[in-house]
Amino acid sequence: MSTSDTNGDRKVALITGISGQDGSYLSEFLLNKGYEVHGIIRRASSFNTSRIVHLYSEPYAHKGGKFQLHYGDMTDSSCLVKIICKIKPTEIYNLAAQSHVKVSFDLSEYTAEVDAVGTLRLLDAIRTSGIDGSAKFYQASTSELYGKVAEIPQNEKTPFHPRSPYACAKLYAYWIVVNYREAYNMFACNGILFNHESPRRGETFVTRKITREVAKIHLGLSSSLELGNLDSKRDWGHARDYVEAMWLMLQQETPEDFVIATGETHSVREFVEAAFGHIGQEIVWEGTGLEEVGKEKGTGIVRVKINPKYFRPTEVDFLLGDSSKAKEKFKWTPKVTFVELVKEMMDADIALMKQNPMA
Ligand code: NDP
Ligand code: GDR
Repeated sequence: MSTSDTNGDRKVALITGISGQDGSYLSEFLLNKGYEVHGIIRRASSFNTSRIVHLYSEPYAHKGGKFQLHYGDMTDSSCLVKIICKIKPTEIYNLAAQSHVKVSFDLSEYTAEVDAVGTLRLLDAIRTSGIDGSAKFYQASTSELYGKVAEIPQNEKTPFHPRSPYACAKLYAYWIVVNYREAYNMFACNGILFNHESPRRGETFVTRKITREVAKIHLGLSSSLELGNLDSKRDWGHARDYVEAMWLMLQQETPEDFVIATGETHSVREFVEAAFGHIGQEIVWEGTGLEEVGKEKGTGIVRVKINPKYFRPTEVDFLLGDSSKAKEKFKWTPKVTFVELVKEMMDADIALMKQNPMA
């Protein structure tokens, strides 16, 4: 399939989930590459565009030159068809999702509607609008698909064993992308991305929760934080590095699926220690299970407590990705290390809390 024949020099991207962490970095990346960037945002009762507000010139009119927002929702097929027919994107990045694993146990049906059926709706909207022979499609797949891992490290051939309603919904999305690629010859790729973080990470994901709370402790605005499972291990990279990999996947000759990861794994406990290390505190652990606490070395003040409400009915204990295929095919490697990631997030949250202690 040749997309350059049909698209000429047009570079028009449509991003669902543009207001999220990845949507904001991807928008910046594509605008820098000269793309016209369109994004779908949901109607909300208060502003939900804080991560992208710097990108459009008329924030209240939602009108810009190369950056435009459209109201829509992954649960509404007709709006997806209308938007795609109107803008005729050459690349579509499906980042929209109810993306919180723990919340998906409470909102399981909604998570399936958005993350699974929403992906199907978008693929069908592309076909209905007649651009399926020319547009390229990126699906935000996830290392959560591996769940109860069958092998270490995980690569594109590792079997899946999802452990949450979120992961089950994303499993459907993964396979419907593969199916539409095979059935209709669509240029559709799954990026199986391992956890990636940044100062723009949602406040309820564990890394950002830790850096925000440790920043508050540093400034005397709080004394401790509560967490769930400290022993799960994640392969954490920086979101800015990972959005480049999304784009690179769509620049290949043939559509394929790729794992994107750092190849390094750390426990939540190690992340906590690194964050406190950044403010010059050493944490020592005492007790076991729900009685465990993290104390500040020297003073003995309790800084970390365990709260069972943050445990999940089924946990993903260990993730470690192998992205050698991406390295081989398009020379992608992560630039930001774990230590640099923690430092950037800590510095940003300290600055944020200094500016606005209520943030
Ligand atoms: P975020 O949670 O930061 O962003 C999710 C985006 O989806 C937001 O823009 C949100 O809008 C939007 N959204 C949610 N529900 C709907 C809906 N019904 N209709 C339209 N838009 C909706 O996620 P990230 O940026 O971190 O992740 C991007 C994608 O990558 C997600 O699909 C996620 O599941 C996946 N992923 C993320 C990884 C990570 O480590 N960050 C790793 C692997 C995969 P609003 O702002 O209004 O809430
Ligand atoms: P994850 O990210 O579930 O991997 O999904 P999250 O940061 O929520 O959890 C990581 C690990 O930390 C443990 N944990 C806690 N998690 C949260 N959120 N809050 C806590 O207080 C806490 N204490 C311990 C969790 O149990 C878990 O083991 C993210 C999302 O971005 C998904 O959308 C994406 O697909 C995957 O990463 C890859």
